[in-house]
Amino acid sequence: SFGDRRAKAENMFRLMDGFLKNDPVSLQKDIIYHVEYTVARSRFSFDDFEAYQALSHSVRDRLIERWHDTHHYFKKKDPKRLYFLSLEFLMGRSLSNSVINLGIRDQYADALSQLGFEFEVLAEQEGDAALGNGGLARLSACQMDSLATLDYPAWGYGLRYQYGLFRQIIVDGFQHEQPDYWLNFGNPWEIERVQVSYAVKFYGTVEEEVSNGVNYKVWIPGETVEAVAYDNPIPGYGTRNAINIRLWAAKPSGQNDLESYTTGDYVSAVVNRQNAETISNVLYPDDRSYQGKELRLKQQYFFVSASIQDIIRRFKDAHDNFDEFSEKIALQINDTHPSLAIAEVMRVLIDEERMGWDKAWDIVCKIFSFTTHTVQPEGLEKIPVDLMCSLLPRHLQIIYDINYKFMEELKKKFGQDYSRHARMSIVEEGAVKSIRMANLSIVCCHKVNGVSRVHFELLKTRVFKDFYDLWPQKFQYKTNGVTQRRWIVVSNPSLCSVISKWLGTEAWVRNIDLLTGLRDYASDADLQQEWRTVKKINKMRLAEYIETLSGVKVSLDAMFDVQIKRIHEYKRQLLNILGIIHRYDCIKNMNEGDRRKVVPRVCIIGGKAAPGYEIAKKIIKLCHAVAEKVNNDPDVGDFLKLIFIPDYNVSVAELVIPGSDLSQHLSTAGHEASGTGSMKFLMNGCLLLATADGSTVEIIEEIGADNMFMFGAKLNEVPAVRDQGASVRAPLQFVRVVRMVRDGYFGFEDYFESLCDTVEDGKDFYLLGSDFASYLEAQAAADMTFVNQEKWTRMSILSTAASGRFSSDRTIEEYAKQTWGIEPCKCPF
Ligand code: AZC
Repeated sequence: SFGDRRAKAENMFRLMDGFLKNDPVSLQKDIIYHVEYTVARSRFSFDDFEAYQALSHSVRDRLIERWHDTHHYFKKKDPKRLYFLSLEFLMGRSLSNSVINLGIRDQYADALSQLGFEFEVLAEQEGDAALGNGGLARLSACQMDSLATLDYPAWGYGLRYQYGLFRQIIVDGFQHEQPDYWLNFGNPWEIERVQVSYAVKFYGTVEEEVSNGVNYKVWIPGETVEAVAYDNPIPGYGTRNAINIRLWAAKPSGQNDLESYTTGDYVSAVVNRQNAETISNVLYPDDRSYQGKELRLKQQYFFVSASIQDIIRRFKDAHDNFDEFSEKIALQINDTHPSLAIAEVMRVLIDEERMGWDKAWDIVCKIFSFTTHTVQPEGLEKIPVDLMCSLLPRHLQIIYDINYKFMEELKKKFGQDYSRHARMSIVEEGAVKSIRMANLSIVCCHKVNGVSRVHFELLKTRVFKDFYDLWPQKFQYKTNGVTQRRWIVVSNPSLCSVISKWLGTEAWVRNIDLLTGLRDYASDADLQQEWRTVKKINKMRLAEYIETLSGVKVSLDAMFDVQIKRIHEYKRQLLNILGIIHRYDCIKNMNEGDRRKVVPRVCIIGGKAAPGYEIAKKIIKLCHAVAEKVNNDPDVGDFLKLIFIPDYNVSVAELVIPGSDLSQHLSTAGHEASGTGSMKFLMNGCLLLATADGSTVEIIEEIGADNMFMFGAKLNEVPAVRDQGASVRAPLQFVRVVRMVRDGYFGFEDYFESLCDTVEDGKDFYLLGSDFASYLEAQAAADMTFVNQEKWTRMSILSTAASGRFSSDRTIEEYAKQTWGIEPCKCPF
């Protein structure tokens, strides 16, 4: 009975001696306990890594307490829950973030110092969890932090890749990829749930079954794989709530075929089963195109099927029928990667729960919402019908049925406008017949979100124009945001204290709008002094890192100018490098007197190229070739240095962003859906040099165009400039720097030829040539301003002060109210 269970629970709690305590002595005891019993090292001898392991296990224990309580509370209250489905989460490190959100960072630092360890040093031992490519994946991580902090009843679902995003190694200036076997040394932040596992089916055939005079479809699978849950607690800040990201790993199915084997057959049967594990092995490293690979589709369905089974199981635990399903569940699909979930929910409801089509369809249309993260039509996923037919035969039928009904609706609305039907159809005819996952998502979701206002405009007028004409009310946007917990509190502790001191409160960590209070002191000489000291400390850290990486000593008086993000032609790292060549060329041709007026720069570039993306790889090589020349030229000295930071990832960003003065966001207008790196720089008081693209347009509105350096063709100008093609000649300076590369000034002229070709007149799709003059002007304006440190610091303070709108807390509030319809559910302390 309930009373018995409660008495039992209370007795257990007494035996546990209540919740874990957070005073320094208890923390020390816990750490030592984990050294001895979890890590199994002798307490007389353990190194920093082992101390990190023990430390993180003791933090994990505290996370688990809150996580249990939160889930117990959610279960009791049974609120509407959000399930956030994403194939990628770019979490980075967990230790510092966890202790800060749990509010016990200082206690741990004390406890450790009494044991003779330094918290920071141990935190550096942790590797990154890199289960994602770039912007989309890091956004999911920021949003999970906000969901937890704002007490929303949410769960994340994803895949537990054994190999995260590849490590980038640079050999002779060329990128090489190495597998990231991140689980090698164990992962204290996850909880393996062997008892939570589901069978996931693939291949096979669809048969009919008649029951009570009704025809049902039955899917007889050809292969079954087991999905095992790994839970990753996500603590909120300033709350007891800790939510969960459940990641699925593939394991060979335990179900036996009960066959009798010969020895050889038995061994190969076991080995074949083992192959099942490969499904969740590796993250696809390409964030720009989809290749219609079977393994990728398997990954998508594997994660979707396990998640939907889990969600339905949890719902059924609390409900006898499906009447309340759509009032209790919101399913968010992060880009189209999880969109098979739509067909899967239909399948489960119709084939397994034996619900009628109309009722099932009504539920599906109410629970699903979708966010797209791209503007490029070629970035939209398409799945070849043949592939779908063999791997997921029943889902293909369901998608055809959905499409049939949708086409009927179109006919009613638009008559025989066949070209419109063809454009909007979920099924694309053509050489390779395929399923358009974006169209499927739009047809079935009640909301389609863009990630910035500009993105929304592009969706309405270009990418999804036909759909917008049909269902304008479905389309919305939620401008992206990033979490100030990780991007200020964890990564920039010195700035964090200065902000709290001047605002007289730490409340901005939860209520970021308070940052605007800094505006009042933007010209205050004392704040300015403290602000510059913080920047200096962070630049020192970064300079040390650069020196260990590359051996290059950089001057702290130089402007640290940074561009870190995935390498893409549209992000125009090439424009940056050509600008650096121009700067170098100018310095070389100056007389002594003019040289003294040069504002010294340290240009920092970092980012990974997708392994198959040739041009992006050439950009990396060019960066190294130019650096080699510039950094070793005695004429140039401290006036200019170029550093490529290898293996850019979340923890590198945490080091680089606080230490930079200027950051560059150079995408050709109309190509970056939002961009979130800029927001992290903004929060850290780095000035932006940027085009009016993606969320930058909204950033300008917050901080004013005077407080940043804008350049380049505007969104509405781009098509005309592009059409003029070869007739608009690039400026002479541009022609000159491209020629230097072509002529082998930096070596490797044959290798760089095709790269140079991409920016020739008439072929320069991303408009590097026509934007070059305006880019150089913006750079010159940045130099001029940097000389005036008072003005620069003021702009820097105003940047932080205006960054509040770009917190993921704001984004999540908007999603909660306008898309998901969920309410906070705060677990009592
Ligand atoms: C990115 C967009 O390129 C970027 O502009 C946006 O800020 C970010 O998503 C978050 O919305 N897109 C991706 O990362 N896309 C993929 C497929 O990885």
